[in-house]
Amino acid sequence: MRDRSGTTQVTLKKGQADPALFALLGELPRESIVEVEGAVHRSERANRGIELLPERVRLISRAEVPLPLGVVDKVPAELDTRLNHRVLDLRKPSVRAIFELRAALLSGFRQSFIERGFLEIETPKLLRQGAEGGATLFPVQYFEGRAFLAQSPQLYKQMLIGAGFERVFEIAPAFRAEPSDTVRHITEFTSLDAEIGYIDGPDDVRGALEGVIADTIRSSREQLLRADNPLAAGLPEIVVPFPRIPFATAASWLDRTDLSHDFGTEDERAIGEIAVERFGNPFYFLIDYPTAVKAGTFYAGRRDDDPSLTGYFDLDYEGLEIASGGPREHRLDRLEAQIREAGLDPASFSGYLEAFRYGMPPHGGWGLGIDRLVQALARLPNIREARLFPRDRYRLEP
Ligand code: AMO
Repeated sequence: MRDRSGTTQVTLKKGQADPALFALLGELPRESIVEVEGAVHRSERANRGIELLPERVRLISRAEVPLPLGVVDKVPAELDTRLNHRVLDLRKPSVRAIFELRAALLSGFRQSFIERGFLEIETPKLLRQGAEGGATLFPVQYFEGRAFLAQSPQLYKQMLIGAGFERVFEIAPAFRAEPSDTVRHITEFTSLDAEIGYIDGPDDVRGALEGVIADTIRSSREQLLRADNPLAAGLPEIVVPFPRIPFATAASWLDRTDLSHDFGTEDERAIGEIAVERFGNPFYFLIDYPTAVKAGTFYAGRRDDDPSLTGYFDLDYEGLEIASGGPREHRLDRLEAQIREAGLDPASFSGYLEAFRYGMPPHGGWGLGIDRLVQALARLPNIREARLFPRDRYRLEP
């Protein structure tokens, strides 16, 4: 018998138990819901050291046969089959453990942000304008017109710095029309965003990011250990500061001289192997992203001493990009110029740009993919396993 606390053995002893109970429990399909009353006895052989000798059994809900997916089967099912029958799949304690880890991380982040003086915000998810490039925008019919699902809270978290909030964070869904079918992309993910005003440079942003990650992983480990969650053991010891590897250095590891385009998945994996071996930390920053690589990221701040570089960084975990961010361009004239350089029209960002007209401090922040972090920490081959009901190009159900 299984419930959220675990599995308990129910033992019927031939000759001792009521024959009617034998008949009922003997024909009961697996995964049915029952209420059992009886005496609890010590048992050396049972998994919790106890067994339940039933006196009364009530069938609450009978499961249909056959089950489309075994819950206690040792043979692993294909991921597609598991996701098609996700409610049964989620009954597996090993799958539930992933969502306990996820919940511990979410509450750990919230707590860490609050302790650091950040205010939790909620920004609109129906937008007139995207911030992260036109290719991954989802259009939505919006009355007589058209809107888009938010790819990130980027423009709004910056506007709230203009509103004087100074330190904000948001944990919310983000939508990207990712056409490619990969193990690290989904169309609906949870983005953990932060924005900080009055920064002196990129290291203020990186320091806050590694700080909340350190707090969160430590508190999650304690919480999961107390709950006997097997994933607790896999959480890394956090050593801060995380190594900082310039983009150009990582490119040189791959013998790449052209610094005008971003690393692909295979590059990230190869860099991850070298970085982890060299620095012994699963987390590491790739810093000083070239301006050419971030050309579409019109809000990125460039370095005053070398405009060919931005202050942007990615945070990776063993070859998987978890977060990206950096200082923003807070000066209106330069921001408008960068919007034009990205091939966009400043006029269509008037609501955003207004926030820069009446006093905007230097600021920066990051976006972190919660699903990617869960995928990395639980060592899941596919990001879809990190979401209860994942969405991708081919999946809108269940
Ligand atoms: P970026 O586009 O790099 O930056 O996204 C930030 C993080 O979000 C996660 N992510 C995804 N996870 C799963 N599926 C996807 N399709 C997907 N797309 C992104 C990744 C990524 O590192 N506004 C900036 C952040 C900022 O500068 O503050 C942004 O959105 O983990």
